[in-house]
Amino acid sequence: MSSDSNDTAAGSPRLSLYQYDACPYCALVRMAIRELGLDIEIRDVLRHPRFRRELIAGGGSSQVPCLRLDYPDGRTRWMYESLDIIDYLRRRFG
Ligand SMILES: N[C@@H](CCC(=O)N[C@@H](CS)C(=O)NCC(=O)O)C(=O)O
Repeated sequence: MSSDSNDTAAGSPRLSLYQYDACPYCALVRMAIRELGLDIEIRDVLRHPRFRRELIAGGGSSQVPCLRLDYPDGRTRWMYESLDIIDYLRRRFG
């Protein structure tokens, strides 16, 4: 099932981005967020170890960037890979 049909079935998720400043892949995602004019909560995993713990516990890996999608029905999805995240954001908001 694609991310778009997931969204349609379960309602629009609230988004947050797990990342850190010096990561080049994170910078690409932040640039796309700026270009699209989105207001997405940025969670810095180096400045806030709690966010890193959340990422590993929820997503299964410490790799960043990771987009967290919290659906109205309580489900959470963790999207890794900068290009997949950018593609998702452009499809949904572009
Ligand atoms: N193919 C991935 C690469 C992401 C990546 O290599 N992230 C590095 C930081 S620049 C990372 O999180 N390394 C630590 C880890 O994997 O736990 C993407 O495009 O998002």
